[in-house]
Amino acid sequence: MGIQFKPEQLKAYFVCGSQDVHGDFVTIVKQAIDAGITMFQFRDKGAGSTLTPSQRLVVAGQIRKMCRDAEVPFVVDDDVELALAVGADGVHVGQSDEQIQRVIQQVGSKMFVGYSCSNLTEINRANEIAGIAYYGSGPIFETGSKADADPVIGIAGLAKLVTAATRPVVAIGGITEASLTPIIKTGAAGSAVISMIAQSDDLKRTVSAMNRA
Ligand code: TZP
Ligand code: MG
Repeated sequence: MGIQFKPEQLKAYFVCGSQDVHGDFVTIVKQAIDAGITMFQFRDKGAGSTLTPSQRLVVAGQIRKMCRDAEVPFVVDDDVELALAVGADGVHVGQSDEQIQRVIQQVGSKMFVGYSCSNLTEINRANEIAGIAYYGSGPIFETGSKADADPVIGIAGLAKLVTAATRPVVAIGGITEASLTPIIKTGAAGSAVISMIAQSDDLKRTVSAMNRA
């Protein structure tokens, strides 16, 4: 049993993989943890990843340990095998990733499950599935971090999804410091970001802004 899911952990959610960083991946995650992120998602995928599968396992294990020491929930994106291998606290599943029902069965009570839902149809369907902890919804704005991103939903689109959702919603996609407060005003539990943290010139300021919003 890892860390139990709590909605407030979605407030300052850092999503990252080797493809998203210029410097050393593990160092940047350590700095983000020290700056106060409330959840971390290991999302190492795509043509830009610099890790082989065996390196990915090692690096995921290192970050997993850093998160445990800091009591920051550690989530693995779209790879149940890796999540189980490193004893993750959670696993995150997209609509076109591993099948949500299967994943829920596979992880049982060992970890919580997050699910990407980017429109009302997906939210309404997900509301009927037992065993999901939270929804990730977006992209809110244009993003340069995901090649196959769904259409932009904007703040108004997010507000509609939050209203329909029976679970906490974390917003994702193109989020900057200026959009943190409008996002929280929709009733979303927090923001999940890649570039805002991975490319921040002041991690303390950036992560504090997420926690304050
Ligand atoms: N899913 C929807 S948008 C996105 C993901 C993983 C990328 C978010 O990255 P950024 O840099 O915060 O826009
Ligand atoms: Mg995915």
